[in-house]
Amino acid sequence: MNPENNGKILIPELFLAKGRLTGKGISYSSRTIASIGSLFEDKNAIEKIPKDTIAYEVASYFPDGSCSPGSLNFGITYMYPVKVGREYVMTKGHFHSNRADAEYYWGIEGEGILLLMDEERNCRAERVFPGSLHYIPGNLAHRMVNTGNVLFSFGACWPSDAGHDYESIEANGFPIRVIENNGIAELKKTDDSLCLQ
Ligand code: M6P
Ligand code: ZN
Repeated sequence: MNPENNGKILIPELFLAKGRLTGKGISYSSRTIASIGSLFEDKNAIEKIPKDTIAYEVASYFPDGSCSPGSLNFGITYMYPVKVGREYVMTKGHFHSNRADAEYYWGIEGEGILLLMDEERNCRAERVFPGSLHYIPGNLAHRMVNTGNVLFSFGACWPSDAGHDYESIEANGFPIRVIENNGIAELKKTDDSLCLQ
């Protein structure tokens, strides 16, 4: 027992009520569709979407604001139901700079697809829904896609010193796009890379 607390039971400073991360020290960030426009196939469709349309927002908790080894970051990402042409909105996606560092994702609200890719561009897709839990090994790039007509939110927990490596996927992206066909999400392979086991 911490003697300074004098035996008092403390109130927590972080909350995750109804899938919303709030409390002391939460950081917020967002990406517009325009800022991730290069990810999408249909360049004409991007021009038709207002420049300030938000693709997704992230509420994060970085303990001590640091990237200290041993610490864990925590985030909830809220993805809006935006489509660029027939392609569903997606996160930018990244490898971890420190390839040894893994991450957990879990579905909270709405529905989506998690794309995972290794350095050889072998790829696989997992369905994400409220209650689904996804272990992402350290060497796999990860991207989420909102395949529903409503807000899709998911949780994430990752080592604070993992780092985001966006550059490694900038040139070629993922070999799978998620496209709407008569209201159903379908995978479209864009090259002959293999299915990741
Ligand atoms: C999750 C975590 C974060 C990440 C965010 C958005 O909350 O993986 O580390 O930043 O999703 O994904 P991205 O950085 O690929 O845009
Ligand atoms: Zn990550």
